Amino acid sequence: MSKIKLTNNFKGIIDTTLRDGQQSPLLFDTYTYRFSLDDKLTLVKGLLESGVRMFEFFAPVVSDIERDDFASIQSYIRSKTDDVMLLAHCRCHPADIEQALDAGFDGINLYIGITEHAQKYSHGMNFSEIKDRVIPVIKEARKNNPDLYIRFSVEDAFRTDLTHIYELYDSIWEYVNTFGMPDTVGIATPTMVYDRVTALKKRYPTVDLECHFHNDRGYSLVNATTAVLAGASYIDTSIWGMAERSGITSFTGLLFNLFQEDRALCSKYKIELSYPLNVLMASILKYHVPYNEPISITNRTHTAGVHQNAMIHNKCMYEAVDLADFGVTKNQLLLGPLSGWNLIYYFLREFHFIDISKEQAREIAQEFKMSAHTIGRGKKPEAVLLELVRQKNYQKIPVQVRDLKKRIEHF
Ligand code: HCA
Repeated sequence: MSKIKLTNNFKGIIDTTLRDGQQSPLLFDTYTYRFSLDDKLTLVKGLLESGVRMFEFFAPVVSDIERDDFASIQSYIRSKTDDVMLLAHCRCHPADIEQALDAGFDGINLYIGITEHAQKYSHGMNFSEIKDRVIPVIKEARKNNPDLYIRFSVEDAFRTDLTHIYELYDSIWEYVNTFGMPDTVGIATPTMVYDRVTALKKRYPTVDLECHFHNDRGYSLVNATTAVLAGASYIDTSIWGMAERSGITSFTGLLFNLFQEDRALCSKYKIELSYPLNVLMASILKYHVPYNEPISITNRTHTAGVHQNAMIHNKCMYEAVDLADFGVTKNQLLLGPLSGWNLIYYFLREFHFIDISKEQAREIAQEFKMSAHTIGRGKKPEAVLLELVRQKNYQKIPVQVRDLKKRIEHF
């Protein structure tokens, strides 16, 4: 990644937790189905505190609940700051746009698919009919609302022929603020992203580019980072990357990666709130922060004996980056079937004050490994180990309570 020369047009992250995030199957898995107004306000508060200033919502036409919730969220946000952009995700229908404007949105995120799939299986319009729909709608919206933020996207932009994208974008670039490049089906690779972002920036230098990457191939994070380095102005993210199917780019995952490239890219954001924000979502969904989120405690948890041994001596061996900047201030070494004598020695001495020698720890580790099959839901590894230790009559290390208070825990 770092070999790409940074073209810095980056203006910020557009949060779509309350739009694409609510399209996530995770809401069904957790029997949540949709966020309550309280949940939404809690999440928005966390995002605002983290520095997010651009939010995408469903267009009011989607449902009365979404329309009414937006009204409450909008008054909350505007009571806190004027420096925000509230964007409605709208079809290219004049009525949808009108309702969005009536609801008080600052901008409209328009989209339509122009691939053959979209023509045959979605809206049913051919390319010429699509142009007849889109071009007047955008020109009219601009004419009537000179200050309105208008973004237009061809859906599925990475399976759409570039010449078709140009044909449509050429006729509207003067009327929009931003062109979207959504990877609707998560098919793009970083090379494709770099090439397309560079090509579009060259053709439309005065128009901002917004990218939205689905994670079907697991590339949403690397694609988003690449897009920023290649010159995109905006990236769509959500908390945990929640969105349709396997989701989009995670907000905190992107901050973490941009920070590795050039920390100035994150200067508007309070990166130390990243982990608390992920935990906030966990508390709403009553679900763990996903184990594969970069900003998670799981990412600072070590289980294999070889790893744990090195970690006791120095974290740098198995942790390339300190996540403390992102709010993960702890590490975990999990005692378990893969642990070796080093952790057992450390654990028994430091946590149970058992005066065990290294040789004895090696012996106990052997016995512990032989009992590993008894570890399970009903019996924790610590219980298995302590049961073995109890049979040995080891001496206790005399520890004064006042000394314990002075102890600095590293793990
Ligand atoms: C979706 C639509 C979208 C829209 C992106 C955009 C996509 O699948 O719900 O408006 O730019 O991925 O194409 O999220």
